[in-house]
Amino acid sequence: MSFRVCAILFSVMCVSACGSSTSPSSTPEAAPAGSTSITIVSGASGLTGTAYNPNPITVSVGTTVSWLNSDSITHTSAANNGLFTSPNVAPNSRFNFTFTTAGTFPYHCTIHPNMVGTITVQ
Ligand SMILES: [Cu+2]
Repeated sequence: MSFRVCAILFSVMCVSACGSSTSPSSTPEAAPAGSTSITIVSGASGLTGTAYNPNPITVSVGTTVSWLNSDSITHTSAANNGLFTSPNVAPNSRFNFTFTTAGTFPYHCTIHPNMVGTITVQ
């Protein structure tokens, strides 16, 4: 592998690992180790129970759920009971939340409240 390719690869890795900007990235942000991913699908703003995939989902206590915005516009993930509220999540960015208590947690997108999902933690 040439130095030039190495330098390019390093730049890409740094953008995904070091980036804290909310501006859209051309590559999906990496999921945290051991997390369970939920994808915000393309065209999610016009969807209801299929905006988040998979949905519903069941995870174990202690699991980090990582929402990846695979759509072309900004979304959020917010628990109906206020347990978690993401900031605005730009395309290709993630919001991560670790569930430490069991329960059933309906959530939605604060920008498009028609987008709904449910996470059961057991
Ligand atoms: Cu949305």
